[in-house]
Amino acid sequence: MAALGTSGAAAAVLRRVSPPDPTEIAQFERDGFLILPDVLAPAEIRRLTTLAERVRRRAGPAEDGSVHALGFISTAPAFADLVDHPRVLSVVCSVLGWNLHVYHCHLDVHPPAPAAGPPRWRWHQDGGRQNLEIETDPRPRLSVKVAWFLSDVSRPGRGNFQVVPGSHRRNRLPHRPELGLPPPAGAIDVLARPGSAVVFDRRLWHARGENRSRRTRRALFLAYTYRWVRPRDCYVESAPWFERLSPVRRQLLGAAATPDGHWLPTESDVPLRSWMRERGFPPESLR
Ligand SMILES: O=C(O)CCC(=O)C(=O)O
Repeated sequence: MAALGTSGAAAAVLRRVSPPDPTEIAQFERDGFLILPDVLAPAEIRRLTTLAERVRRRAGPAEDGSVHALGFISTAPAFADLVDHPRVLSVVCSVLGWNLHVYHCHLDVHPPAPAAGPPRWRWHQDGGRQNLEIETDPRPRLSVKVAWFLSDVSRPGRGNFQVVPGSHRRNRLPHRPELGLPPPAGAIDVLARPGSAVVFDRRLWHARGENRSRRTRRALFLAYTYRWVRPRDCYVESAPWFERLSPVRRQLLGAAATPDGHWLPTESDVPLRSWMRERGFPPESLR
């Protein structure tokens, strides 16, 4: 992967990544999501697609051929490359800061759905009980998720990620069940070429559309949150693959260097802070 490995050339690429353009962050704040086109090169997409197929076969697909594989990062080093992909991580850090980890990830494969099947209501905000047990309106952001598309969803009807732009500040989505299951007002299909990443606020009302195409949709999802939020996926830190990770990746996959490091981090708990400092993030984002 061009910008992902640990070679000298890759390290040089890493160093060149600077904070995202403020207009990108303003767009994210306004819409609740941001499309980063063509982040992965074709060879990277092919490699990740092969690995995703391996995960699908091992996981054992459901009756409709689909797979929803949780915690897939540990199954291949190339997946861990996505965790700190500089183009995407710089957007995530601009939104949430440096005290982060990936609390949850899933790999999804969705073959074409039967044309006759009824549409299903899948609209939701992420966060489970966070949406019931925190009393503010709007709810706090707490996490952002990144959808990496390995297949071509640049046209509607291909099992696209669907969103209601700007809905991240609304605790409720108006829904009139008497109308059947139409999409909510303002809903759109997100169109993305293979290798694109879509960063979204967990509060954005979103869903997966039906895949009425002839192509299988493959996508990888990584959700980032503050390190004081308990992870859903837990990795064995003494496992050889984990020990081989860079300090930033270890932080992002849940490690702390000190016993209290998830709550009162020292510099050694959060190498991501130096990562941001070295790349010229503004002082207010480093506090
Ligand atoms: O698969 C999709 O497009 C939607 C994924 C989703 O709803 C989620 O990750 O929470």
